[in-house]
Amino acid sequence: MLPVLYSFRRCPYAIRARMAICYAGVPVELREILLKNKPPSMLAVSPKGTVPVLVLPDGRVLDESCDVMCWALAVHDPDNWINPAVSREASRLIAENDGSFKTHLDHYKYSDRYPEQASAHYRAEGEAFLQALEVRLQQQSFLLGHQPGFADVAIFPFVRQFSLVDPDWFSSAPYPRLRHWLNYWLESHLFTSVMEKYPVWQDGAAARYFGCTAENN
Ligand SMILES: N[C@@H](CCC(=O)N[C@@H](CS)C(=O)NCC(=O)O)C(=O)O
Repeated sequence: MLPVLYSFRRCPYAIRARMAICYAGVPVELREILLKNKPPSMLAVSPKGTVPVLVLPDGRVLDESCDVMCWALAVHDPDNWINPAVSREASRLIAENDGSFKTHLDHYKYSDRYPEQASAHYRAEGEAFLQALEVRLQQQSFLLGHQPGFADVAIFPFVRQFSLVDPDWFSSAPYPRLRHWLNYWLESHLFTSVMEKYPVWQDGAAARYFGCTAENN
């Protein structure tokens, strides 16, 4: 029996989890869900109702995306994405991404739901994080060094979402190193592999498998 991953294709948390699973080369059963119609079997194991959720054959349930990433990398981490020398810094950066940056991103993306301020206001709030990433990427090719790592993969799907709110603005914004870094990930086989489309799974549907071999990376 394989681990089961409940996922939603466009969700940035699910994207980071699928990228880590793909990179590690661990096969899982992928269950593509709709957020507006979550399968009862998923809610039974994780009542909080967020994706990703990974259910392991021994019954353990991982329903935080970074825990899913850590689980996959504990199985196989061929290029040392986990680097103990920078793990505290990685956690701090990811916490900022998942915290204040994600809030600003949501306000910017759905600014019609937050009419108190103009969309440019929310964008400017999010830009503080982009600026900090740009400074890092002026010194090195990746967020915490010269090689890709855990923080790059964890943060990239959120920067992608930010860039897609207004692609014209992003393409001329003062973040050339960030654009270069974003393009590296967008063009990676790893990302394109995990964005393959799966039909929506419902309780009782046949299993669909997800997994990447070394050539995919
Ligand atoms: N802290 C969670 C957050 C996951 C999350 O919020 N996922 C969103 C989709 S991107 C979700 O499932 N939201 C529930 C909903 O929209 O009903 C994690 O890292 O896995």
